[in-house]
Amino acid sequence: MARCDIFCTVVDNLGDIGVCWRLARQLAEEYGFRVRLWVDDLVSLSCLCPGASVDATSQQIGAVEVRRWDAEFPLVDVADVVIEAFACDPPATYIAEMARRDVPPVWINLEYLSAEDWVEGCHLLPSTGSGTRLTKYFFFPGFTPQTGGLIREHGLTDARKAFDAVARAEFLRRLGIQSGKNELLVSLFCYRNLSLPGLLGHWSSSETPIRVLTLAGLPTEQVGQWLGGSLSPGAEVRRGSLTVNALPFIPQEDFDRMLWSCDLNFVRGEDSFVRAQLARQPFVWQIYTQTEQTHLVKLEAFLARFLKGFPQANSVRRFWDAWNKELDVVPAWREFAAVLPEVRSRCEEWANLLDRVPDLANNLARFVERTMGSACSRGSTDASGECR
Ligand code: TRH
Repeated sequence: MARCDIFCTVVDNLGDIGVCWRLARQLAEEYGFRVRLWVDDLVSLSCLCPGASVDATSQQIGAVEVRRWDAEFPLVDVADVVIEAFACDPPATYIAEMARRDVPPVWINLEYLSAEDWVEGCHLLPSTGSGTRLTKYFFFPGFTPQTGGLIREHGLTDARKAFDAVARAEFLRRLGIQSGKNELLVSLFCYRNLSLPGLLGHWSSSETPIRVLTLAGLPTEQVGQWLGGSLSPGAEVRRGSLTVNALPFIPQEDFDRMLWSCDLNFVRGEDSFVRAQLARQPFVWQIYTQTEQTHLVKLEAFLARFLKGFPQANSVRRFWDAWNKELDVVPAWREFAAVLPEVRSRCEEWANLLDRVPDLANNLARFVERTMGSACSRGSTDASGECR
């Protein structure tokens, strides 16, 4: 059984650990890797995984061993596969140990997701600049077979399709939400957004009743301020046609069910953005802002793929654009809301296309197998039988 160390630093928000936790579980549960996840912020992990201890140096959570990544790094055996998430730099002492092995581990830098074309050309490029005989490979997630793909667990699509009206009602009831038949059920997971107050105001006088589930953190804070106070988890507040339900932090598995349950999902960052696509429901993405507006290029690259050949593309593009540029979104919302049924069909088609691209853990496991195989045929196997 190959051993795999995943290194994760939580820069801000929950995306880094969100991606690493998902990947760690899948590699362990579906591909039989003995996974150790090193993370420098256990509090963030415990938001997604309520069973996690916030201070244990070492803990076993399901099939994954979680290790607290402290400044002083312990002396440990290096793994056969080392994944550093988002160029987070494993500790120098650990890298030195990697270089000492007869057959060096397969070292992967898991990059951020982008729909841009250049990703295909950079996926799996090796880098050997560290002054050691180690090679690091750049692994790019993406939307095409020439990239590393997206994290999509085995059985996810079937589970999603089996999630019917009864399962939905039961799930919402468990969250304490009683959604009326004619309501538009919307989830809100965004960064602070100047467009939001105007949109909430518009929704409060909408003809269609709208129920908004605000996710814990920034969305609940901003909506609470708009309501003139603060919202506690579990609170339900009504303003005209708009009902707001403030959700507590929900475990990552429930996050998926929440997306499956809503008619429209506002998502952000990377992980929720991917999960919204796999949820097969209409969604709106607020991209993580980067300097020099590079995020707008990434946003457009995604829209170009997602909306290719879609007759109502402009209605989607105008709303996403206004939302990301934090403009007055109300005119664009009217247009977008009018084409929601068509957008729903497009999302279904898009998810079907994604289902045909091999998933990220699968691509990663196959790459590791190939690379370990060729390393073994070049080098020697040691007493522990590193190469099988
Ligand atoms: O939290 P994010 O904004 O993370 C971002 C992005 O990943 C961005 O690319 C990165 O550079 C930046 O962090 C540092 O959004 P994201 O990626 O959607 O991650 C949120 C995770 O939190 C996702 O796994 C879903 C999970 N989540 C829950 O499981 N339950 C909850 O209640 C909430 C609020 C979030």
